[in-house]
Amino acid sequence: MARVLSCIQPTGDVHLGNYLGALRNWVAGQHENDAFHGIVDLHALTVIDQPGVVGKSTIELAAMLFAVGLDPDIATIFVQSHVTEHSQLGWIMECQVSFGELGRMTQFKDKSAKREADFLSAGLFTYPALMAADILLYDTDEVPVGEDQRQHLEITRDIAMRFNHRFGETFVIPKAVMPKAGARVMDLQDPTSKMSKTGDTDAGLISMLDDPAAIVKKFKRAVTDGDSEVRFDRATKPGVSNLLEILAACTGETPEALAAKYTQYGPLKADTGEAVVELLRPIQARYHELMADRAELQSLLRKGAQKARVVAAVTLARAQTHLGLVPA
Ligand code: ATP
Ligand code: LTN
Repeated sequence: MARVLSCIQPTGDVHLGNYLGALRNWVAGQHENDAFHGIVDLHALTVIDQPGVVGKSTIELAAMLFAVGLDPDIATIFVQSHVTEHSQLGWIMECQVSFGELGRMTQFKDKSAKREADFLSAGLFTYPALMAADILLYDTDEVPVGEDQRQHLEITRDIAMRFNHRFGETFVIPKAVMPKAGARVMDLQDPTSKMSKTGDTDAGLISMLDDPAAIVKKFKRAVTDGDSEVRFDRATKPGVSNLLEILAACTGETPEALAAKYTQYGPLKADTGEAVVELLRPIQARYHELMADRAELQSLLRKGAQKARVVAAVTLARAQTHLGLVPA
């Protein structure tokens, strides 16, 4: 069974795009692989400067991960800061990567340019070293990542090979794998851009916690296309195709087959809204149950951290030994 690790930052609300594009695959994948999923709160600190914000998002994200069906008895779900080995190996990784390599990371270049006059933390620059630690600690075979994270995976591999070369075989060299094609969910108001936390409009975004009335309304107001033909064609009919793809993700049918069932936009919008309401109903119920029982949530996270630490501690000790640090 391959060891697969994928992590998510606790920044903002989880939306329908995150669920259909990523989290749903995690839930399916836990039965096929030895799955580890971290809520990487230390990474979120690189851009946060107010107390409590990361903690609140961490709890909410944890509740959402369990609510969508990640099973703490099957997969290992943990909070990064609960497993102190991440920080410890993170520092060691910082000493294995060069200033020049970090400076070439496109995510750093983009994010630092966007922050302009804002406080630019050194953590934003050294971020890839911590991410390398996240991955290498678990002897990870595969990391499902989208295009935007490929470069981070490459640098992780480079660091691991360099360490193994300098200090002897220590780390498993991880592979980036394309995540199983999940749905790509577009903004309901701007169907040529992906649905995103940082998108412009709230009306175009379905949060996992939106109430049924809001969901139905957002779908009713979804931007469609000039003519009135229902056809699945991403290029010329992005709005209608997005609705068809979302409905397909909810029902298990294909977007093409669904297109044949509709002649008008109105019923398609109404049915898609209803299907999403029904898809999210049990998830929301479970989410609210978990959020109302913090003790249970804490105990699930504690269990995850314990399972994670068993693996992480062995890898950290191996790295320290190979470095020749004096045992404590
Ligand atoms: P941001 O708005 O800050 O870019 P995001 O909403 O894109 O954030 P991420 O935290 O970058 O979300 O991504 C978490 C996971 O959700 C990733 O695996 C990503 O591929 C997936 N994902 C995000 N948005 C979509 C979308 N619209 N459709 C499908 N998958 C998505
Ligand atoms: N950089 C990733 C989040 C992340 C991650 C990881 C993903 C941190 N550590 C380890 C996979 C494996 C992001 O911004 N989406």
